[in-house]
Amino acid sequence: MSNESLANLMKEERRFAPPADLAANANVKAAAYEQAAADRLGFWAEQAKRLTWATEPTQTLDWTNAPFARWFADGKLNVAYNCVDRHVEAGNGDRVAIHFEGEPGDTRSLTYTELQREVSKAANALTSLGVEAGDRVAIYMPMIPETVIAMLACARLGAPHSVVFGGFSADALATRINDADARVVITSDGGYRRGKPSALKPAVDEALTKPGTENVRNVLVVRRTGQDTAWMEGRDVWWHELVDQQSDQHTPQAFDAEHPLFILYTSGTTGKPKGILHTTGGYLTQVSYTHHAVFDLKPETDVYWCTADVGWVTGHSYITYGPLSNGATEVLYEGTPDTPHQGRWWEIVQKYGVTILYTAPTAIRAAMKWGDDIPAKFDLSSLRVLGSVGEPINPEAWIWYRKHIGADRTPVVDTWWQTETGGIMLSPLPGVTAAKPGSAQVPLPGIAATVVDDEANEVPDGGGGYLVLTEPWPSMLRTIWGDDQRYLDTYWSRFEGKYFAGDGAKKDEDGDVWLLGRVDDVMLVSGHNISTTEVESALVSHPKVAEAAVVGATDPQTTQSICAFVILRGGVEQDEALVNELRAHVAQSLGPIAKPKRILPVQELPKTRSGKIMRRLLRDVAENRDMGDVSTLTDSSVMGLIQSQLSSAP
Ligand code: 6R9
Repeated sequence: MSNESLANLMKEERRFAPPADLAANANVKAAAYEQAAADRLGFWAEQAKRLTWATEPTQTLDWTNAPFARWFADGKLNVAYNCVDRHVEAGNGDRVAIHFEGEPGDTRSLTYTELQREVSKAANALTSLGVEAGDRVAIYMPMIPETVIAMLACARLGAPHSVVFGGFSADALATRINDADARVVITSDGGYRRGKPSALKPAVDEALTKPGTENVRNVLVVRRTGQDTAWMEGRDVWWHELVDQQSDQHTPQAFDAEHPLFILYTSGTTGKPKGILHTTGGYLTQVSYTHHAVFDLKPETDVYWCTADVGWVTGHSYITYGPLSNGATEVLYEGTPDTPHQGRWWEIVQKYGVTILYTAPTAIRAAMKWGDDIPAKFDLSSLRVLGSVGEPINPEAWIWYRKHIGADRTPVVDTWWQTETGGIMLSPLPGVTAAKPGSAQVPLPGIAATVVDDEANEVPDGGGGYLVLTEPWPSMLRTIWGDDQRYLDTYWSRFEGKYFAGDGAKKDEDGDVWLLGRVDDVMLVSGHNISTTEVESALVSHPKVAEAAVVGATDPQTTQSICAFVILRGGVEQDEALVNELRAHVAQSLGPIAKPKRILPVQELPKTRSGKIMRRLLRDVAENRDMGDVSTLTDSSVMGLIQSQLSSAP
């Protein structure tokens, strides 16, 4: 990336030091960086002691068959035992593990003792359906306690799960069932979304008519909404009939540290979805450590809430495995943030006294758009750490989050990681780092990352290029399920010996890392590399803009030209003058080269379930092409809306 254009970009001078009391009592202090730098493998061997092993590992990393890693390979453990039973054995059985809040307002709290019974019953039920260690189980569920219970029951049996987001279509589900060769599907009649029951079981029924899904023997169905549900005798089994009658005693068996724990599919921009494979010991070590370090979790007093869907990796690592391995008390919320009103999340924070909140920039921008007065109506004073994940967080959204949710007092941790990395890789530490709005800043202790140029040379401070991970880490993906070659090609062939993350990045003058979006999204305008993220952040910093998505459209004169889709704040009129004002604002913030050629006001932007803008689809619109696959959009009508709006525009 040319340094000349970058030099203008993202001059962020604001710094926020950790609050003194948090710094003094932080779980992880600055010394961790030095310790890990002096002996990285020794550091991870130390962190593995956070877990309870049936057989303690004597080896840390086996990298002899790089890039196929084995961590703690001679150790044995059971993940569910680590997330549940050991807390009961330690005398914490009465602590609440999960405060469930249904969208209609029904609630249920499960202590660790209750969770242990439920997971044991579910494990016995799966065994009765013939599930054995190594069998794959697909989970297609709403956000309810049984989803977490089902994941833990699979883990307890050593049966790798493949959670498929409940918003995905029957086709997307069938592809994933087929690729993983799942034997059982766990689902529910439906879940509540936007005030209504929304069915799930019909998509399973349809998926199971498609070729490649014949090996599914049983469908285990949780009754959540009570809606009418078609039934296939012999195949379909009600959870409340089968699970509830099981014994609540189950002895967990220890599995090898490298036993598969789960497969999670990432769609990527092209081609068939990649089944990212995670294994047991290294994964649990890193998610446990990072959850402890990044959120400063104090299990006796904190109430933690991650708003992600469990169908996203964030739900796996920071709803199920990280928090529960640490004995956390957490909130699980079923529904949407604006049902029945736009203050629902803040009401939940107030109700449960949430102390740590982990969410995505898209949700923060939506809350900004709805207005400052909404969170102001609730008591949010329990909050002490705020996290962000999923996309670069625009500095203005970061500042808003800290100010309006965190009372201008709480640290904000911007956590960079991927399905493939399994756990958080770059993030400030809330008790250590002087935080910069918009930057994920530094690799965590024990993690080695840098930014390189096209020739794989590390860029100096101030330079830009590609984010790479230069040493293996415990929760790294082990391969792409069934496709070792694709694993090598996708991640390890771009730069010799380094993991290619696919994200553009730059280092600022302090050496802190700024993520600039997926490499496919970086634009080339008249010989300058310009990041979509930076132009979006410039647009969002204008008081009339709530959200922005920027793409590079093919242009005969300039290679690509910048096309911006913007959502205006409530009440703002769109006209020619406003478009000119926004173009001038970007030119002033970033330099004339970054001025969008076109700015198109729209009502909605196409997003994935994890809130990522699907720029590929917007590029199709900007270049007047037919749209590609829209099956992983949260709301597939959005693209039609954008197209009809643009075709009716003058
Ligand atoms: C956890 C998750 C991974 C991609 C990643 C990057 C983007 C995630 C980010 C971020 C900037 C952050 N991303 N966190 N970009 N700052 N804090 O999101 O996993 O769904 O696999 O997506 O998300 O582009 O490469 P996944």
